[in-house]
Amino acid sequence: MLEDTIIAIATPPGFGGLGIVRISGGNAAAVARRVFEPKGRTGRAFPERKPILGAVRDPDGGAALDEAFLTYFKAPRSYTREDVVEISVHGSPAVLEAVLKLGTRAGARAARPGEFTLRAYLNGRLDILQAQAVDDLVRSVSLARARISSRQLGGSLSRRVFRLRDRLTSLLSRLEAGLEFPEDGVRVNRAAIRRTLDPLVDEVGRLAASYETGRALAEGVTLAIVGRTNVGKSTLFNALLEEDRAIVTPFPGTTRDFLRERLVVEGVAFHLVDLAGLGRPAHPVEKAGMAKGRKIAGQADGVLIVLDASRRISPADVRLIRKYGDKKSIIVLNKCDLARRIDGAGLRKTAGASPVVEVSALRGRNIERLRARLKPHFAPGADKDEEIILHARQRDILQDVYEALRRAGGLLAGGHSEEMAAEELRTALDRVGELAGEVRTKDILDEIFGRFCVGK
Ligand SMILES: Nc1nc2c(ncn2[C@@H]2O[C@H](COP(=O)(O)OP(=O)(O)O)[C@@H](O)[C@H]2O)c(=O)[nH]1
Ligand SMILES: [Mg+2]
Repeated sequence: MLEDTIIAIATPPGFGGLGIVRISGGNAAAVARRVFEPKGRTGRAFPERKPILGAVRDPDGGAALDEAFLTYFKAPRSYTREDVVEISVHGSPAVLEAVLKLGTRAGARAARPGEFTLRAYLNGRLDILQAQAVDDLVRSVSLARARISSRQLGGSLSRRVFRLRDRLTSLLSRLEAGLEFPEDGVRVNRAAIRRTLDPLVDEVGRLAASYETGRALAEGVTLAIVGRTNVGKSTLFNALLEEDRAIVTPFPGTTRDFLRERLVVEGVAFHLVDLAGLGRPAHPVEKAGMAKGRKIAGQADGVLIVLDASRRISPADVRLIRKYGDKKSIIVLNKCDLARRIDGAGLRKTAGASPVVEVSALRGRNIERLRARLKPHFAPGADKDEEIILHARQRDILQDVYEALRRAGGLLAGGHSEEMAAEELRTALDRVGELAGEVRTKDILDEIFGRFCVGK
């Protein structure tokens, strides 16, 4: 599979200023020489890593197809660690297709999706986590996600995973030494093992949990605005979006259905949903709207619970806070421009871990501060340089590792046999090996490389 030379159009389909065809393999330079005619330097070898001007031409005769630049990357200093040639022409699909056709006629084979990166991986240029990051980077639609992928391409996640594997391996050997040579008086120091194990458990748990943020960065965070009627939900919705999207009136029950709009805060997308008030409906239409609203709020990633600061807190407010208490939430105390009647201390007690932000949606007061809380609260880690997992597959493996390590810790703490704890560590190590790409199965390769775009 690695013997032949492959070729693909590396730029996206369609018209563009430039288009690039990439060739990789032992015959890359020979294939390139058949389709590319350097200007005024026929017969000489291509210089390394330096674009040269020329033309793309059918070797069997005919006029030049296009002016072109060619760059040659000699093995192993290339993306795939093989000889690579990139031919850059004007971005016409017709020209690019013609170059591709000439290249295949000259002996190259059309590459399959992901095949360049697969070669980079098989030749040891990238590990599996970095290869995955290439695909992520190419697909990232937000700068926040691109930054994470770029770091992972640089090996940040790989280093974490390899370090985890090394620490688990040494832990396991300490445990096994005591099991194999008990007659030599080697005793397992359970307390010492647990001192190493416990922080590992926490670290793996945190890494697995970071997937929530990874997913939020990919899909956006759905935030439902809940609260009784007339507390100012629609006004807040408009204020956060900086436009008059929702209708605001002094009459309760104005919003009868729901509105959904996108708000991007520092590279993270939030889908803001303005709901009908969750109070006592006065109208059948309102009732239907509320039922729908409850469903949406129930499925949202987080909620903004809006309260009216100019009124005393009602049992309905308390019920609302309790109801969404298990979700990530921020309590928004609205109408702070009016005389205050809400009991702050009582509220804080009810609010529990949810932060309370005081605003006036009508006057636009403190809206900026509320907006600044959204990212750290609902997508934690995205604003810091923390490692963030972007794939469910990686999260699932880390979750398994986490559980195995926790069981190992529990067995050691509970006075069970060390052999049982060692078995759990072995399970964890196997899974870590899978994550690091040391276990190479066709399924994993298909999953990772099969969804690539051609040319990557
Ligand atoms: N004084 C004051 N009035 C507000 C504020 N926010 C909303 N309102 C008013 O409260 C009423 C209900 O607002 P609305 O956004 O429709 O509430 P919703 O039913 O929760 O969506 C309207 O008359 C708004 O102008 C605020 O911060 N201060
Ligand atoms: Mg409303």
